[in-house]
Amino acid sequence: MIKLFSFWRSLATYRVRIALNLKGIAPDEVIDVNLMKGAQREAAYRAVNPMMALPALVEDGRPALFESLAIIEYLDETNPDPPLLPKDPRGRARVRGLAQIVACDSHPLIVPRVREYLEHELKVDEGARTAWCRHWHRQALAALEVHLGGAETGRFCHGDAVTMADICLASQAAGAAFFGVDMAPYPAVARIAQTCAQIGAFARAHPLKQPGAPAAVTH
Ligand SMILES: N[C@@H](CCC(=O)N[C@@H](CS)C(=O)NCC(=O)O)C(=O)O
Repeated sequence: MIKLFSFWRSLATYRVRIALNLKGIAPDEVIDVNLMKGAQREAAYRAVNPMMALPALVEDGRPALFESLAIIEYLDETNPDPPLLPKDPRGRARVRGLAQIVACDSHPLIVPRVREYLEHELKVDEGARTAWCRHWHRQALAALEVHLGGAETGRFCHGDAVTMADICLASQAAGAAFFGVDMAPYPAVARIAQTCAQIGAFARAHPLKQPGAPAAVTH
């Protein structure tokens, strides 16, 4: 019995949805936590994940698993086919590094709690908040682009098989689109994002394909 706490717009949940789809696992229940209404801060969800962030994954009534990369690695260890990490330690380090550029260095700077703090506590106006988000997106995209220029990159971020790095790259590309970031300076990232988008497991997991999602997002 698997429950996924989710919201259409959540990029971290998008990452876990892709992994679940790749592993052929369909959650028995998807519980909507409306990030735009602050439902992540309500007591009911705080009891699931005290960090007040999505996603969380609950199996068989046990305490929730949290943090998208930890959940993805757990799914990979418990359902090894298809593998989401390379077999060799160097390859695993590279894939985890690429994934962490997205999930640890960039994404945390543009989440609702940060944008809301900028708005309400620091009184940063909407234009400057958008510039902030675009800046941190571009920093990650530029770093990914350099890494993806090497020989270890293939059809996907690491060789010719999908890994956790591609899952994270897809979430970075979706977020960049939400904030109107031009992808032209990042052709390797854009190419891999487009390749991933052709795969059903990625396409079905996309934020704009989830219940409650609008047709498009502008920020
Ligand atoms: N590092 C976490 C990020 C979790 C996170 O910040 N999720 C966002 C949605 S993508 C969230 O729920 N934010 C709530 C908030 O910022 O108030 C992960 O990868 O799971």
